[in-house]
Amino acid sequence: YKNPHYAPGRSTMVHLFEWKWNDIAAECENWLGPHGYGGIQVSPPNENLVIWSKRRPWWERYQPMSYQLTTRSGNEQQFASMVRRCNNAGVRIYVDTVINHMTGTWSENVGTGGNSADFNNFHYPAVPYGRNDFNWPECKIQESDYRCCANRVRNCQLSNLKDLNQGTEHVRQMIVGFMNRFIHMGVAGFRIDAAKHMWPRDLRVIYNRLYNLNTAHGFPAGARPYIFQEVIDLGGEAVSRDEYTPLAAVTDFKFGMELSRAFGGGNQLRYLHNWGPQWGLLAHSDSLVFIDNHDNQRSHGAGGNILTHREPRPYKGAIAFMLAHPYGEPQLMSSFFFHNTEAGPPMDNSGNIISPSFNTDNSCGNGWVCEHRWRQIAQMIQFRNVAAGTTFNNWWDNGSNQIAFCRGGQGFVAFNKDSWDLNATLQTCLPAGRYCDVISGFKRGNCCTGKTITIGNDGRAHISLGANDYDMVIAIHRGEQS
Ligand code: ARE
Ligand code: CA
Repeated sequence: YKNPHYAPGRSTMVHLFEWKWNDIAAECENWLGPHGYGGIQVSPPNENLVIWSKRRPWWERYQPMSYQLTTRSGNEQQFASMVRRCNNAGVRIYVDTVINHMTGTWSENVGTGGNSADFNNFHYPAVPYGRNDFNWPECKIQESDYRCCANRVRNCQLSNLKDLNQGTEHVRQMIVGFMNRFIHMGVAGFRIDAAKHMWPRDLRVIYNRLYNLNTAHGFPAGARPYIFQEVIDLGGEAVSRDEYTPLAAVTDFKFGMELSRAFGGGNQLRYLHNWGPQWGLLAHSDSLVFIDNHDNQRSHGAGGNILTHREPRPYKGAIAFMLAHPYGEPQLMSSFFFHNTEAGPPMDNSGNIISPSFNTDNSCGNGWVCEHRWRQIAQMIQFRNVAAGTTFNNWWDNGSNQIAFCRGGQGFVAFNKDSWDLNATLQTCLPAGRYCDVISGFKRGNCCTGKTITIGNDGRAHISLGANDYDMVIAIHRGEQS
């Protein structure tokens, strides 16, 4: 369950938060496929409660009404066609799976598929679920429970949402059936929402009943779905990430917190020389890593001082480090602009999501940020693909915030977060030649629109990266030699 099963030569998934299925299919063909992306995490595809009283917040999608595949992102047929088109473009789909709970506290009670439920009687006819499928008696998770009481974290309600009992056979069957439908349609795996709030022993039963990935969509015979479990573990809690790593991969929230601190200014870059498990991060093969996610970019979830698209310079620095460094299975966030933390995606007056538009410089319009289309980010995807499987070597630092490292004869990066210029001749691991920096520009024919870096026969190169340069990174790799 720890192999994302990316198509050959690809890596890195992007969370296309609140995108519509048809738009994702086109994005696979027009951008993600051609730029070497490995996969996409999509928003929950199953019916959710419609919450007009809060102007259709983004978080209504975490309140399941049923397992019918009708949401603001599209219907089942559109979902299936997206998976097919993306797999054809070499890009995998991972489903955000909300199986800890059902909706149940709101005054409104109609879902995106037109179904409703009788919350007081725990009756969800469109699944169907009834009273015996939920943890009882009802209790609500308090902030203090996270420290003391694993039982309460698992069996009480997260945000007052009706808590399913995954220990019962009926609930297991409904969940397994739900997930297997996606595998049949060709998805490559799942994000398990709120995994911390479910018992590992129950999750194990569920995972083991999943189908192998669909060979008709290009997966090898016998391949198991990639599963990454959302467990927020910054230490000191009753529930630990170590209970989940024996099952499948786990989201590592320390990763983005520490890199945000380093690139945001709270810590020096030189300390990153031993980045990885020595920083308290998960073992490499267990970890799904990211700088920000849809929760903490708006102070939900673990929250707190996370770099996002709103601080582009250090954010691009942190992302370049994540993608250049071999540690972890990386995920990018692709956002919509928001002024308040509850606001939903760009929508019209009827609540329909408005598709992104695309500008001539490849950026998005209509309220979408599209970090995955930023040149400095998209070109680092190629860097990671070219450097895949190589070693981490030739670390250099100046004793504060200028650092550089090389990737096994394939790529080299340098960063400058100091307030003075970096001007140094550094040892790389690349063959002699002229390379085009993929951060400041791109290669067009034989010409480089950004900085050109020349590596001598001794593997050394003069690197200059001004304190006031537009970006704090230089990155070169074998795929962009001139
Ligand atoms: C909304 C309203 C609530 C209301 C509820 C029910 O905000 O006021 O009671 O609806 O009507 C998202 C939003 C929630 C939203 C929910 C349902 O973030 O605000 O509630 O959708 O619409 C914990 C969990 C972790 C969870 C975070 C948010 O452990 O699993 O809280 N993250 C996932 C998703 C979220 C989603 C849900 C789960 C629910 O990524 O987007 O919620 O499906 C410490 C602990 C953490 C804890 C954190 C915050 O750091 O270590 O474990 O995270 O505190 O409490
Ligand atoms: Ca639970």
